Amino acid sequence: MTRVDEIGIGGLGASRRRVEDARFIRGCGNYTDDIKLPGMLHMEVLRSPVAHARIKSIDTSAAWAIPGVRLVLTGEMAAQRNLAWMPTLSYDTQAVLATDKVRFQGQEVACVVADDPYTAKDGCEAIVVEYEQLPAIVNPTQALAPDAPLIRDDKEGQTDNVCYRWEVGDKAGTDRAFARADKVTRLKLHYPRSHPSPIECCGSIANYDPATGKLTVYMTSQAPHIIRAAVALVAELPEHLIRIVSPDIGGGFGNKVPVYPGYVCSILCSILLGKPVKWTEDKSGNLISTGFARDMYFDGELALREDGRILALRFHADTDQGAFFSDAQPSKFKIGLVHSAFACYDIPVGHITARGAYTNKAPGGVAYRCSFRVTEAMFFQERIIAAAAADLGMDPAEFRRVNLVRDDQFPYRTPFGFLTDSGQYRRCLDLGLDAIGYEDFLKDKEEARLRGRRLGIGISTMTEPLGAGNSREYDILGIKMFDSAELRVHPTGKAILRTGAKSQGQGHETTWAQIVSHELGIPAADVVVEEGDTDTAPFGMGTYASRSTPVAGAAVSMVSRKIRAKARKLAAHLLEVSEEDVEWELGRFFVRSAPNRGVTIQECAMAAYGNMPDGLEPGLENNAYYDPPNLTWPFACYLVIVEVDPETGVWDVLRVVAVDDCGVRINPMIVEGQITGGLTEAYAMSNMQFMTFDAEGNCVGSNYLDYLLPTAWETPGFELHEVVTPCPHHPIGAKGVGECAAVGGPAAFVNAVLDALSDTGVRNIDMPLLPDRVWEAITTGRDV
Ligand code: MCN
Repeated sequence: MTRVDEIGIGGLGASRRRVEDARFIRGCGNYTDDIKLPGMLHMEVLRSPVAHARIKSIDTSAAWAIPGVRLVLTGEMAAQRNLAWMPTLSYDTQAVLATDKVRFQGQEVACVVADDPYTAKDGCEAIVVEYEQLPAIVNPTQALAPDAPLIRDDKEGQTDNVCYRWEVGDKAGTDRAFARADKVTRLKLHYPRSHPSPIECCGSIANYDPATGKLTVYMTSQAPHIIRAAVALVAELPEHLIRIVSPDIGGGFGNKVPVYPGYVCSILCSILLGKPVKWTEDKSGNLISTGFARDMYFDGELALREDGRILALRFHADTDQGAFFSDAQPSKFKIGLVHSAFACYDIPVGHITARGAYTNKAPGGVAYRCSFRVTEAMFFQERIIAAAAADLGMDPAEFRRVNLVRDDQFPYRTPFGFLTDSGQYRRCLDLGLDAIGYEDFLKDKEEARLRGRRLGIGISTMTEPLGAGNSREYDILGIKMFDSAELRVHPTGKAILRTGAKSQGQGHETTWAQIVSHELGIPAADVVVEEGDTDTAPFGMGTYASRSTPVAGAAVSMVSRKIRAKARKLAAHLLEVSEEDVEWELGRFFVRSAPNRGVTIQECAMAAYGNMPDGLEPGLENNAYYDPPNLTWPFACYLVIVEVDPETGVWDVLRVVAVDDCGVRINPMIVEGQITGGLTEAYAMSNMQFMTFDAEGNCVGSNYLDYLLPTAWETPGFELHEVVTPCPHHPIGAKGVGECAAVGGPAAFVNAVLDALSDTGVRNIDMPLLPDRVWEAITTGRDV
């Protein structure tokens, strides 16, 4: 593959500095809250202080009486506009504003619109809600108990707290394989609830113009076109009269995929008042009510042969969905892509069952740096793989080497029907082991143990399905999953590119320009990239599940190639030869038999507007929709060395080595940034970042004293390595990467701590591995 950057124009493979950073680090970003429209009013949401209660009455009279208050909206008023319930992007509906009952702490009960945000807050405080508190259910075990009170008594036909049941695989075949096993490893664990907590919270400015009937919504959305479809349903407005604009976004991490009541309320208030209405969520509102992820309980087994081969797998997962089922996920799968777990291992047969439980917690299961429950499943995978190696008395690296899919097995069909198409799994593992000095470490570990020091090493190897796409299998709200790009090359050879993706910090403005540069030879600096405005961007499904490179990035290549095809006609005209005699290299067409006779892409661009051959339309612009034939399957191997202090349970990370294969890297520096961010989250997940609820359903974590995020100070250094196995079906061979380290990383940290405790008989400590839990495990020899 030609690397256009050989001529220094910032093409494929260039570690080009992120162009968007120039405005971000100078404070010149344009976020939703920065936007001020003439006559704009401000909205504040009143949230329930309790997790479960019957609403006896809502008295809004004192709020209406406050000067400057323009509107006090309740669920009853929303119902009059057919807006009592809004679609989640999943199977459920969610109350926009609670009327009969509140079902989680932080649920939206009313909202107030006023001339300024402070008056709107005062208005909320003046609303008197009489609650009759009910017992709260805070975990699936309680919720799924036969005598548990019904949480969703608003749902017709709902007789228990089961949100969904789901099953996949070959049960009979799996049972037969287990009957033949020499050994069976069983592991139960919980992946705790957590929250992506982006710096910028959610927010919107809805601007309904009664004169034209047009609704413009500026909002923090990772998927503006999908939101437009949802808003069309919610607001009962025709889609062509709705414009969603996602300006700069201060981090998404999945938090900004779903539809939230705040968005819907600002839209309704703007329609009712005929004025722009701004809603800016505050930090505790964001932490208490939006974007919760994980909270999943696994109980599973691996059937093993004495020589280390895995014969079969089976597991059951219970997920805590919270009060409403608002997972953002391809609607074919009620539990997302949990069955993509174990895809990197050659396991002949498997069976998975799962249940979702309604509880009195905020809606959970939103895609937080994971594609649809993949993070939790991969964690379980790598934890039970480590436990199985220990049960067999086998080295965990060797156990993986025995079971990883071999290079000559691709394309490889997993027992659950996925087709993984490429990878060098053993090479990545071996590179990681070499880089960390595995054999030497094992000796050091034994010597250290003799001196009373507890060292441990953890490994995690994983592949995951990135690039939610292919219209045959996946859809959201009935809209199939593909993506798009539109490219306009101006007469001087400068260009503007728009896609249906939406960056929240991933650097698309930089990398998409690099793809254009690679395909057309236009310097990357001459390509401006725009995303996020449904009036101008082509239709697309947004950015999550690390789908942008696999799908929108591919569309960028495809549209560039269409432009190149037209430019070739222009070149032939300019060179006065037939098209067949024209060759292409590095931004230039030339005559095959006379390579010195050539024209640049910029000269072709000018010709498109000023010197067209007869019969060719003027202009040099086009669009492309890309429907990927398969997901992309990156691979990664993460290794972590820790030292555990047996006196206190405190553990320190001594080294982290990562080997990532995400195919061809468009911008290696950006890829490394993604891996560094993901590993930071993985580290945090393993020891500090978790959200708990007390027995009454109060969220313990609605501020940063209780909900801990890592800072640069405590984050360890990461040693990053690369392997490149091009994706066979992506036009430039790239695979997604944005989530890999966050998905695969946590198990490496936990496996390392458990390895340091290998002589204690402890098989599992649930995350977070806080010092007191580690200490308890050491001192009792029991799982915690
Ligand atoms: N890239 C590349 N070469 C590859 C793969 C990717 O150069 N082979 C580049 C891409 O061009 C893009 C970045 O790496 O600039 C991430 O690409 P990709 O893996 O396609 O992921 P997306 O752009 O679709 O981003 C989504 C992913 C997810 S799912 C979450 S959650 C997440 C993440 O990315 N949220 C983020 N990374 C984040 N990074 C920031 N700064 N902020 C977030 O909210």
